[in-house]
Amino acid sequence: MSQAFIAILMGSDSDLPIMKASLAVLRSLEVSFEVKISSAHRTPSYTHDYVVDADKRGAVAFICAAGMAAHLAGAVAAATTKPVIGVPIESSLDGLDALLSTVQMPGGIPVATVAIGKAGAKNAAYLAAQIMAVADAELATRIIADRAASCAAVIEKDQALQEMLKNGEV
Ligand code: RP5
Repeated sequence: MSQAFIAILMGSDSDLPIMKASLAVLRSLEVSFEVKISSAHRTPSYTHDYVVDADKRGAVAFICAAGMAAHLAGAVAAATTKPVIGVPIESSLDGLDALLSTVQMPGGIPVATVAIGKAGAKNAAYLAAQIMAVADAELATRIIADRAASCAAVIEKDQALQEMLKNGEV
């Protein structure tokens, strides 16, 4: 059987600065991934062919990032029954155009839509990893450890704040 991986698509290379947050999360969790620049509008056949091929090769879930009239996640969801996560990218109208284009899917063709921008890019990767972890106990353990580290980091920041308050530094 081929190795399980997460397939990431973005509509333009201009989405990459935001989507680097997804790559960083997947790398930190040791999750295999592929990344493609492919557009629902500019390269429709290229997008469709990649999704069908990636699906056959073992893609567990798809992350799709696009801005403006963001139809990439919907187009991908139409070509696969694997989970599709949409990341709305802010390039105009504060990203609201992309959010609504991504989230407002017709019944039967779901796209799990995350927040606009960098937080969404991060959460898309966590969500994809969590989907993969349902059938991968070692990955699930790494995700739990990551969550614990995040919790510890916030508590450490709070302790530093309490210390600064006590010393009259803030
Ligand atoms: C979308 O249009 C892309 O995902 C990008 O967010 C936006 C602008 O694309 P470029 O004109 O920068 O290539 O399809």
